[in-house]
Amino acid sequence: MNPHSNDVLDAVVVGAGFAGLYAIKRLTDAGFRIQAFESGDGIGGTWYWNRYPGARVDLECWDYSYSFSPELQDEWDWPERYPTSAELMRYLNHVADRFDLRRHVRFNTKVEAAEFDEQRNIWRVTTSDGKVTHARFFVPATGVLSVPKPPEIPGIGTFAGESHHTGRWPHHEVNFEGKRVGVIGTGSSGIQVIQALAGECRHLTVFQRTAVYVVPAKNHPLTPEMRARVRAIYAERRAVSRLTRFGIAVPFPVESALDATPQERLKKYENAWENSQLLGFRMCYGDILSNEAANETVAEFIRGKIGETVKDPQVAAKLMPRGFPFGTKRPCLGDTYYGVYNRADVTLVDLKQTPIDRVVPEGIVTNQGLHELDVLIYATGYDALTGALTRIDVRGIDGRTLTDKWSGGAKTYLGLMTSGFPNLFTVTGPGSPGPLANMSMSIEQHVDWITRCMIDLRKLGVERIDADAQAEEDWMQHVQEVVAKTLYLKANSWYVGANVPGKPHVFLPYLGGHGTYRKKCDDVAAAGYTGFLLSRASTRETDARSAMV
Ligand code: N01
Repeated sequence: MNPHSNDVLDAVVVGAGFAGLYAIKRLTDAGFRIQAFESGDGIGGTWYWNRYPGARVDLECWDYSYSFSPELQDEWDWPERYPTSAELMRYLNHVADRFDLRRHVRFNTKVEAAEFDEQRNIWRVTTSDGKVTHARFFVPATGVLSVPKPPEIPGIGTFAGESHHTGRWPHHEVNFEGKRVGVIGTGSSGIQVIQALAGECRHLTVFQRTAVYVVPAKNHPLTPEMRARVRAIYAERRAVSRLTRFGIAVPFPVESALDATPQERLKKYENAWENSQLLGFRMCYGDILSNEAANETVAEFIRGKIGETVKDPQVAAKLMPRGFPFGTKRPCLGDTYYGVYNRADVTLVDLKQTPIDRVVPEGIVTNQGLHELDVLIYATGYDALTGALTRIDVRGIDGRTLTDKWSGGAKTYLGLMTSGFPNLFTVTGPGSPGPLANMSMSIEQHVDWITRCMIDLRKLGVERIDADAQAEEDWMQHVQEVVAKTLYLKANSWYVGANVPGKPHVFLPYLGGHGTYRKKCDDVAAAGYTGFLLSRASTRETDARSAMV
């Protein structure tokens, strides 16, 4: 096959969620011929699968939405501060229709394999419908939290009732009325589903392995006046967000919590509790995430709130997070969470004291006996950051698989490319700020960079780009140096792959901040893609950089 023939597309995009849709938009606007594949039968990605009761995003709608179109921003009226999964689905479907993106997506089609053809510098992509698509670039926009991780508990398949993972929630209505429901897992998904189901079923039993910090969401409906206030300054707000650490329009403070008096701290923390958003407590002082004593002041404040809310002191004690610093596992949002445990129809099972022995047809057996259940919900998280990529049989130079390359921990240059896999771009991949910043803004920044890069390569006649192995080593070392200055390594979180048995423990997100990272990516591109190897068709190792700078 001639690599310049019409049979070879410019890019294959995988996924039709926030990232996939934006990649389709930008790449087709730039005149590239693309094909996108989506395993679901509709638009939405994460939100297509996460439709469990109570599912909603934990960033404000103003931040967790596309910024590329002022018209879109103006015409979409968010009904609540934190949109539900259903509202996000409506939004993403609107985006797909408004910008005519749907026609580029082949639904119900899973990408199973992608192999790089070194002679032609193209990817050969095999899909579940048995077809093969050839493209110059391969862009898996597969999300960082898209592969559910069921727990390893003996007997799981024997349960006689209905069971669902929050990340693969069925599209039919699940009836909880009169049912005894069990929830395993108390991360963001579990906290939401627990709040939604308490009082809606006969009895709710929560199986908690690790107590987490849950701060108030303060969700509320939005009035036309509130929307107008944001729209009046929206462009400015977005511009500021692009430069900040978390990709939202709140600058990171420099003051130490330890320099403040207890009264000053209390005032700040009460304010964060009352007017909170997800990052509120982390934004109180500059050293909450880097100094254990500073961090403990927040941790103790939240434990105090739990003690005030939960009437039974023994239950309250079980709900108080200990053993890892605040913020190093993602804190959760919930307006009614702790109050749920004051209900007679809710039971908390602390798995540290009474571990699960097995699942049986009637329910869950712990070392204290049987909990009879009709419905079992697994809110047990994801094979995060790498799971969706390594589940595709990706083969790069010399047929090496991505799974093999990442067997000791994922490595990328800037979270954009991994050396030995030319023309493969990751979106919010390992080594980028991804889940530690505003995800929708990170997606836009990545896709904008990839599009710019592909346009530059097209201009230069460059057919192949790969990450330089040394640049990649240096970047991953930098990622580790940055996290080593923080408290993040003191928690067993999905950020380090601790929730997946056998997965290498490597901290994968880049903690240097969204703004800093954006500048680094822009500088690399402006300097002619330093740290990348570019080659033209005829000359395998041409330095195309000289033509650009
Ligand atoms: O998953 P998690 P998640 N036996 O990994 C427990 C985003 N998100 O789906 O901590 C018993 O955080 C596990 O216990 P432990 C957000 O970024 C956002 O809730 O490992 N328990 C933990 O309690 C979030 O961080 C939103 O000890 C077991 C829970 O299951 C990310 O997705 C909503 C177990 C898993 O928590 C993931 O959140 C939802 C076992 N064998 C998700 N295995 C919003 O925007 C695991 N657990 C609000």
